[in-house]
Amino acid sequence: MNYKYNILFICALIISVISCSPDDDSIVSVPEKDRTEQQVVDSDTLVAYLNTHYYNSTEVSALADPSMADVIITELLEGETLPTDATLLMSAVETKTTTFKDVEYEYYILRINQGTTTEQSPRFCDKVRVKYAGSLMDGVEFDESSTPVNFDLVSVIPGWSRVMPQFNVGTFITNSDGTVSYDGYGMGVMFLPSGLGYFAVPKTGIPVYSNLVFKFELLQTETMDHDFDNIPSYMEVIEIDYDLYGKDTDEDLVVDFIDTDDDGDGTLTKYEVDVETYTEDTRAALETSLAALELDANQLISPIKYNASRNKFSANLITLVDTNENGIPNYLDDTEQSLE
Ligand SMILES: [Ca+2]
Ligand SMILES: [Ca+2]
Ligand SMILES: [Ca+2]
Ligand SMILES: [Ca+2]
Repeated sequence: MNYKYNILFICALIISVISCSPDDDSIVSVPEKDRTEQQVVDSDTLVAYLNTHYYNSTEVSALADPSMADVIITELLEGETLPTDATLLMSAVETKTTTFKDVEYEYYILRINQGTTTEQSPRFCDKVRVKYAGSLMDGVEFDESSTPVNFDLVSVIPGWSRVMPQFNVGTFITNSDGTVSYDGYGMGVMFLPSGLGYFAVPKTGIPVYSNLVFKFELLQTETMDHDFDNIPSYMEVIEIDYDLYGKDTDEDLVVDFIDTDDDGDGTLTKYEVDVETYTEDTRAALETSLAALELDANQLISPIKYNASRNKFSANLITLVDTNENGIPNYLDDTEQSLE
């Protein structure tokens, strides 16, 4: 009985599918914006933001150990005078430049605490343990973690891998009740152009081409060895250029930091370096033993690992052996053979 309507419905459906198709195609084929042009737009937006927002500087500087939640950013409305206990962000931030995908970017850091453990900063290819809160230019928060969370800096936005190495970690404290806390950690706020954020990739709560503001506390860091070949990743990348893909010793298109046989001689890198393992019952005891080692220029110590089943702490002393003394360690010298 609804035959006529069904036909009409099917016709309407066919027409709508046909008429929709060009639109769908056009959505798929929208080209990504030009990075250089977008950087100009983002830079203007960021500068305008920093000139119209302030933070509670007097209150924060009066605190012995401020946390990121203590830093409050407020918009300065038109005609409003800057409160006497506040500082305009533009007067407080550091302006930084970096190159990413051949585009020169400016980003900004509000440095509240440098972090007290001066000899320990993450490298751009390391793991960090942080608390953070991310928001958009309108102040809307899209993500946060007020409990510590780990990130590998190679898999987060480029802004993070540039900012985190400019801070130090704090001190890790195990309390008598077994809980842990952190003291004197690096803490600040970063203001990033979209090109150092997600750029054209839409994320939940983050429109494409959004500038990002992150408050953060840098609690801990750990040196990464992504391919477990006993060579830390920072030695297998071009650190100064934040370039993960700049080294491929054997030119097999697998870059060094994820290549387990870096010189392509058929012997795994981990067998071409000398490894001596140090083990102790406590972290403190191990740190004492490691500190007593006098390292040669071709030696390094791996991060301390905890083995839960054995309840032991251990670390490796790694020696980059150069058997034929040609200045190239065995693992990068395809004329050398395994130590075994
Ligand atoms: Ca490695
Ligand atoms: Ca390779
Ligand atoms: Ca490697
Ligand atoms: Ca090899």
